[in-house]
Amino acid sequence: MTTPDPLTPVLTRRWGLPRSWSLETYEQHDGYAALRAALAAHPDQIIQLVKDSGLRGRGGAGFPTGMKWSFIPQGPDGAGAKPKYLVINADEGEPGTCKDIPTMMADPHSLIEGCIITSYAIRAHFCAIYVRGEALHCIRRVQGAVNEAYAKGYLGKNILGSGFDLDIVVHAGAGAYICGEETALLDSLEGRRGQPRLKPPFPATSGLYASPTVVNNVETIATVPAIVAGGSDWFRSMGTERSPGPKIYSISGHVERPGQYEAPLGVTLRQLLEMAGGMKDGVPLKFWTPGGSSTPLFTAEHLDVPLDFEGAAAAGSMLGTTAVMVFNETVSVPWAVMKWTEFYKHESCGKCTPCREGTYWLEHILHRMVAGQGTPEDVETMLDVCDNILGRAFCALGDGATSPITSGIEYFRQEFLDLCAAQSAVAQPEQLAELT
Ligand code: L3W
Repeated sequence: MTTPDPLTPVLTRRWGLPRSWSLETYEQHDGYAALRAALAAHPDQIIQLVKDSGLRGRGGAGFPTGMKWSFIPQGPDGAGAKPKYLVINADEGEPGTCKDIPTMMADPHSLIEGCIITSYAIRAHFCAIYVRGEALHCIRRVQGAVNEAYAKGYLGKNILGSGFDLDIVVHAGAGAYICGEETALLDSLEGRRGQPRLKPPFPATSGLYASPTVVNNVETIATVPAIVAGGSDWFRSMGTERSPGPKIYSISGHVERPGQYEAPLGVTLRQLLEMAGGMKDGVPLKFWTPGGSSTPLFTAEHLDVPLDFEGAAAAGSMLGTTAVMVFNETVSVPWAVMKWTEFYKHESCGKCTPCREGTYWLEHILHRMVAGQGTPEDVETMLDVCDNILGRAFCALGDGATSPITSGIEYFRQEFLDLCAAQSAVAQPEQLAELT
């Protein structure tokens, strides 16, 4: 099979330019031309364009973006009307996911231009970019770009003489995975401990300070200027009918050239592996995640699954954040599952019992098993605990925590049982040091 035409890269096209993050470079390569076009159109036309494009959220769930925007109640901006807000989820924390921080580092103005166009469309005058706290370099980069945009009249009062006003605040999170959940993020932004809220009401109805709020992922909003510039038909010429457009796949693990690869939605792992130079040292593939550790594992049987929202789901997983973590045959599945479970246990916010208690017990069982002290009953107990988390936790974090365990056992049950029978600890392969 040949590598798919990498198109003309859309989202990553400026990444290799000298000082790609600067306003000067951005403007030299069509930067802010889409904003001028958008400001000349009616806000509703922009919402309709994004609906027509079929853009779906790039943060994991794939919710239709234009539809989400259209939930924001519209009406006169006058006294008594609730303000509308745009909040960017830049809290990239899903294990394996590294597309939003690279986007903000290499091309922060694409995000800022997308924020201005989106705010104009939904009639918001305040936008917050909530950046993961550990990514200090990224916070500085985005803040620098926001400052440049203010200085050049792209932000602030009367943007480009259009009469439209917008302020953007860059907000640093504090390093909690739960704050990537949109309602926990809003609580954190309001100055409270980040814990998920009940949904509904969805943020579109009652979000930041109980006002209508669009929460969108970085990649989603960084895609908007390209849609405004290229049109919905052009956008739909990439990807699949129900999952149109380009996507950044972050590939890590046992491949020759890990990194970010842009491809149309629907690309397969076989094709992505070709782009990434194949398996490292030619050691065969054993298992992989299509969209981060919260998405059920795939195996070598799934090399030709189309990696779009429908294709991944039809094969029993999820597209998630398109964080493709690749593991070769030297890796113990129980060991990898244990490492992910340690993460979920550590990051569980503790608000709901199934997730708080469940991840604690799952971690204990896996530690015992990987230390060579497991029993075959432990495998069934883990499935039972997962069954008591799935669909019963307060937010998607709990469900996500069960994915590596249930799918790991589905495809590699015998390996778990053999480990229990052998009663010897898993020796962590040396190669894994570089993956942890
Ligand atoms: C208005 C309705 N709005 C849904 C909105 C909702 C949200 C979006 C998607 O989880 C997934 C999760 C992770 N009226 C609405 C509505 N909305 N119905 O649509 O909502 P939902 O509930 O389907 O998903 P979610 O809670 O946003 C996201 C998976 O992504 N994931 C990602 C993890 C990434 C990180 C990170 O890097 N920080 O945590 C990986 O798989 O497991 O399934 O905006 O308001 N009727």
